[in-house]
Amino acid sequence: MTDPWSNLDERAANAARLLAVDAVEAAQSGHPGAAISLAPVAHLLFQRTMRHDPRDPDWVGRDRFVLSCGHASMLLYAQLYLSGYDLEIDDLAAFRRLHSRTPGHPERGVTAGVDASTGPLGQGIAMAVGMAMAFKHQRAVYDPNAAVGESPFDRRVWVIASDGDLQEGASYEAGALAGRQQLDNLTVIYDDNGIQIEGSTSLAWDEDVPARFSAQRWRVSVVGRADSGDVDVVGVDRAIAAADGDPRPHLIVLKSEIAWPAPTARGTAGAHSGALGADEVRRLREVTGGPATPFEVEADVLGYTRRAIGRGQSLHASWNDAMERWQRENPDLAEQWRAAQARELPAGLAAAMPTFEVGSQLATRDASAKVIQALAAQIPELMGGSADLAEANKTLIAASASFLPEGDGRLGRNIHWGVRELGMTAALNGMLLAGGVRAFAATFLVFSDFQRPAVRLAALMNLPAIYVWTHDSVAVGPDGPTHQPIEQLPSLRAMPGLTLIRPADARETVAAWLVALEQEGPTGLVLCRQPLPTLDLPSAITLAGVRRGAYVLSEDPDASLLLIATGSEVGLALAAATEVRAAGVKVRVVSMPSREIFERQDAAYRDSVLPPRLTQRVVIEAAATFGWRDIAGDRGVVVGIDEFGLSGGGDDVPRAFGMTVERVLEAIETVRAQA
Ligand SMILES: Cc1ncc(C[n+]2csc(CCOP(=O)(O)OP(=O)(O)O)c2C)c(N)n1
Ligand SMILES: [Mg+2]
Repeated sequence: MTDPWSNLDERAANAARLLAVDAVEAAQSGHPGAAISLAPVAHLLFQRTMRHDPRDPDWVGRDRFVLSCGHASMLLYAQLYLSGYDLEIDDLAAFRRLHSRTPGHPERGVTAGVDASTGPLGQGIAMAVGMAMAFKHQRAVYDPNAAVGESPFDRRVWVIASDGDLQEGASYEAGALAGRQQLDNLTVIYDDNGIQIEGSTSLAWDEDVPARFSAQRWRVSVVGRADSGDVDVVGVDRAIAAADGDPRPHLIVLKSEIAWPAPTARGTAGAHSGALGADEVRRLREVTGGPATPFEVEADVLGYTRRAIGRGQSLHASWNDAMERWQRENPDLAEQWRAAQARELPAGLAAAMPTFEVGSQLATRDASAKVIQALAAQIPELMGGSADLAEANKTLIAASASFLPEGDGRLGRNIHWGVRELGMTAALNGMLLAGGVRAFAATFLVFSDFQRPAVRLAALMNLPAIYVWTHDSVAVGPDGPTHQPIEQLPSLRAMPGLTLIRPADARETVAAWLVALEQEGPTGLVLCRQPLPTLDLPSAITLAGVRRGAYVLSEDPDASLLLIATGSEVGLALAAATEVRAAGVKVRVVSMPSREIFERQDAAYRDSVLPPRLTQRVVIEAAATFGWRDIAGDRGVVVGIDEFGLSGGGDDVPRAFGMTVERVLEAIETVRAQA
């Protein structure tokens, strides 16, 4: 610590404690416990440790802070107010109210200074790991030769986490990844208070946390409580300083007593959530020596904490100088960095994509592999990887190395996530929050269930994550029902803000990737393992069609029958159309790679693709039929699979479930008979 911990630091930490309890009292809900006991640590980070600029919360050169235990949101909001972010006392007084800037849990985009939406325990740490990875990669790409600590690309990630965070499996996955990746730019302060909602953590947990993180190759520091009973903030500061130069990520196990120094609430599970009550709050005011009026911060204390503004501006100004120098010395890289930050796509990207011959047989995952190579050549900030299925998902960027800490490995754009779907997907969110990268994560579609909590946060934060989900139906065959997705497609479609694209052939796969890169929010590319014929349509028409979610593939004048299919079942629809045409039936075939994108189109377009007068409709998708009635209409038939799959040949299993031309023809007969 440059300056000793002073009486003003003490009073400022106490002011933060009182702001937290006042907000919880005003809301009559919230989580005061950790916000009270950890206030000195948060004060240390915001006032002394972190490089941040309250007047420019989006400064790319800043350190990032993740409150993984998002329930302690007032811990963060109090610091944002005290250090001079765009947050007023009125905002704190409106804690948890509708449309306030102080929602129950931190939400990115709602409150200036909140770097990640947190609350789902375990995910905050995992996002922080992704942020730290992105920073390491960018440092290697853009400024490899600068001395440690001398580059504008040197950014650190700070986390406060709770027992619940470490009990969650996501933190286990992310912790192992961070250790392997030697993320020395990551520091997690773990609030070891021995309390969770149901009581003592020992009811559910007897883990040797330091041993666990040591085994995961972290530096571990244990900081005991100060004699007073308060958290030992000086010990934390020393532990941070002592870690300088250690190549490992750093876990600081901080012993604390929840809600200390609240006279009766401290040390109790009851202090975790809920208002403390007027009496306890009055007594807390007494022991902390704070002002008697709620939400009052003494002028000298506020003046002291608001020095964070000047400190931030000065850090920012010297960073600007360093950045300008770097830009002058590296004009090409500087342009690359600018474009990456702005999320610009190179001009003529579509023209640089691979082409595919009509009729050539290719699985969409294989087409995707070719697209990834072409994209990687055009978009240097594109990186990603699979949860140990890169060979099956076909996600390897052939021209690049593995992202690893050794040698030039930090330049690598292939991330080996390990078999850690949730950790991968949450870390992907962190990479995207860090900015300046385009990133994807891959696994089998059936295992999207393991990723779902982080996909949901990507959708909530509107992050442009790209998921490569291959092996998208029972056609995966012999691996059997555990590996055959059924309900995943409809269940993912139920998630607001997530876009799915399930291309029907290689050309639609090219379009799917281009459209995914154009999305502001997350996109899942749903790809098949089995070969499909490349359809006879000009690529430009395909791209225009995928951009609108659904389009007419083939059509007779005065069609009376409408066949709608997605992905690998478009071929079935076309084959059935050929059959019924021979019998004189006039038919329109629609490819619908993305229901979400289609639903965003105006009514005129939607009606032009699915004319309301065409009520004889058959929808075909090798997945649970849930949700398709909207498109099929009351008189339509949905051909799908509403039971778990079977182990068997890749052709036999779809046949066993009626994913056949014969079954589609039967469905056509049914809808025609009803007309
Ligand atoms: C994934 C997830 N599961 C459950 C919860 C609900 N929840 C919020 S805090 C908490 C545990 C509280 O204990 P701890 O993490 O030790 O926090 P402390 O009370 O010490 O602040 C739980 C179960 C959650 N927020 N996220
Ligand atoms: Mg706890």
